[in-house]
Amino acid sequence: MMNNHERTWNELGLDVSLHNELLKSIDQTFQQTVGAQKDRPEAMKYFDDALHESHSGRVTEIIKARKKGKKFIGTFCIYVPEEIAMAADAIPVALCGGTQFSIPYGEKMFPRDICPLIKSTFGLALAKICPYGPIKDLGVGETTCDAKKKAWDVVNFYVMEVPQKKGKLDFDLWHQEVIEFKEKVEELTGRKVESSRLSETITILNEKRLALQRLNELRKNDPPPLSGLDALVVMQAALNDEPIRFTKQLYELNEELEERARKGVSPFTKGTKRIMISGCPSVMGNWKIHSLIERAGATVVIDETCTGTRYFENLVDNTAKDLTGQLRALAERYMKINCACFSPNNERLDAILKIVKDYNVVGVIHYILQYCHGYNVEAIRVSSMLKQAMIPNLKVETDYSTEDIGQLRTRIDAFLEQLD
Ligand code: BJ8
Repeated sequence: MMNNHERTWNELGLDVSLHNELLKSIDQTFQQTVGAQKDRPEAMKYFDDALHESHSGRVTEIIKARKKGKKFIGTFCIYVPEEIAMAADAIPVALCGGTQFSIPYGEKMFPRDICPLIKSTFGLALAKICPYGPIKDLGVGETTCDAKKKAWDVVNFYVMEVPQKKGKLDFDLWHQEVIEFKEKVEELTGRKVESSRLSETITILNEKRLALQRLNELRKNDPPPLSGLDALVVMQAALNDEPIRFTKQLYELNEELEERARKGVSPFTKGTKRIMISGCPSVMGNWKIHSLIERAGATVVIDETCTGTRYFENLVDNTAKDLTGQLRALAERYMKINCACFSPNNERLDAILKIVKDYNVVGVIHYILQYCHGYNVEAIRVSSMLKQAMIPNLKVETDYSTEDIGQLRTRIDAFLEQLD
């Protein structure tokens, strides 16, 4: 006998029993990492639930909204301007996969030697265990890395061209892409993006970013009032949840964290070694590296990733009075995301150094997903800059499997050992 969610998945054409196995596998990983932590803030419950609801309650919510005429857009990179999609009455949700479970299915079509994030994402769709695939009205890809940009052709997605340099010509190209994205979503939803509505959606997402900034400010405390693993859970929920509800819940968490910081309540003791993770994103299902670092006795105090600072650090200037000015402001804000697809990417190096100082970081771990050449090669420059600044750093290249856990643990332990 199927429960309500199983009935929904069945109606969407999913393989319900395989999908149940997927949820079991993700929950198992969650319990072994996030769930195994001590002294978690009470308000984290909402964000834990948001992750657990991402294939059930959140999907039902989107199905209901579609019945009322909204369109659902799947995205795979934080370069896609969500404000525009929302202003045209669409619901954008990031659909990147962070689970090992779906990788063998992804490898049936895609080469084995591409990044696990891509194989996991497409594996979910190929195995019929992603409830978002069947309800998606538009998939939006982008040209950030070779594997992703070629994958979009295979699945026939709309593609935004993210430039590879940061000059004027590149900005003009990106600005034009943003304008064309507006036209694309207008065509999809049949609704015009009005300046007044766009101003509202810019405010909604700026408030979400400000709340995330506040959360991360609190991580500057010694000891921080929450673990890096919990901060990651919040970020993963940010990529899936309805933004107004998410921000409201984050205000509550921030209040609790302020109280904890005042009283010195933390899962860590004062003086715990403060680590920054820098590089590739850790999307839902992937808690591997944070968990390893914190179990080894250090604390992750900041993430210089797209599930970290790159997602929330810049706001959109909402002072423009008309659509032309707003679209330009959006293009300017998004172009400040320092993805490793840019060459040169000096702004990322500057940002890393500033974050290291602001968060009193004693060691940096470059987190490289296997075969992500952009972040892997860029780590050479980042590493030499950190060396000059006398900040010890370690590069780990890994996938979503558990096979290398022992080896990673040994390397991380040795790295932490040498930190002051
Ligand atoms: S802006 S980091 S979210 S592309 S998929 S580049 S890990 S090989 S995710 Fe990203 Fe946008 Fe850039 Fe951020 Fe590497 Fe894998 Fe490519 Fe990846």
